[in-house]
Amino acid sequence: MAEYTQQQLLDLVNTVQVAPGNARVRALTQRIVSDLFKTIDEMDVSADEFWSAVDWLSRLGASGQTGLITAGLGFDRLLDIRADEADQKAGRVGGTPRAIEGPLFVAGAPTAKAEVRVDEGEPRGEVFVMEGQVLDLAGQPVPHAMVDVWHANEQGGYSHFFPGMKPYELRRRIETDAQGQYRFRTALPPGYSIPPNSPTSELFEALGRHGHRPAHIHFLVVAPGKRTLTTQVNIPGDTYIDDDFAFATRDGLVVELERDVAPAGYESLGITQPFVRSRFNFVLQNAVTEDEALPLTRMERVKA
Ligand code: MBD
Ligand code: FE
Repeated sequence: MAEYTQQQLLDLVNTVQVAPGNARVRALTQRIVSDLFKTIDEMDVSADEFWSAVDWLSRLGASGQTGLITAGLGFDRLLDIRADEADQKAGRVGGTPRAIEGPLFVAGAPTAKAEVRVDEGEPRGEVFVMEGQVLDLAGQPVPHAMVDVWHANEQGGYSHFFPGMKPYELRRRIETDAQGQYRFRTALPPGYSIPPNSPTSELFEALGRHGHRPAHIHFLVVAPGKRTLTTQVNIPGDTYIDDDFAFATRDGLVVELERDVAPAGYESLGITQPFVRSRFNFVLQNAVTEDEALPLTRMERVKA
């Protein structure tokens, strides 16, 4: 038989096989293809609409912006909500809330002990120091934790993705000292906006949505025996703080800023004038399984 109804075609697509394949991939593909067949039928999708969507997907992939779309359509936050729900069920509560990694993490940033200038000695913007400790749930310091920090420059650009920036600019890994302390100097970052004239902005324009994120700084905190924490903090006062296109703002992750802090004690960071400071502790849960503490795949991954 080579004449099919929609349902017969779907059944065939979903069941044809010559080898076992991967059961999970088969099940997920079947579900997604079924949902799309249904969408096309119920929404009466035309061939032109279908092929322009396919063209958009091709351009999206070629542009390396798939991770912007997942964030902007809420999938990244969805995964966090689901992880929080699973933790709640398992009684794994407490510690600094997780927040989405986003698509702009790059593994392998230069390391420093206890403190570093993330801005590489080229201040552009308000001088900002963020400092604190990595602690466990009992409030004990976690020495030798690795605090991976990354954020945007004054134009909202991230190194490795934004033209003209140096490799690993505004990206560092700071190892906490014996008291679990870290601190870094940088320039207060502005918000982020999706690239104009891109596949991502095309979709957001068609949706009537903006593509702005409030000012934020990303962290990936790893320590022996501790559950890896991916999070970000928001800088208060941003127009988009409660209107993040990636839906990532969370209670407990908006830092407080202290302005006009005296420079004494911050000479090693090259500070001689009053500056802006924020104190923030990262509180880690204990790891239950080894892979929670040693996320080598995460650390080695480069996302585009
Ligand atoms: C970002 O800087 C970001 O953090 C996310 C989640 C998406 C796009 C840009
Ligand atoms: Fe970001």
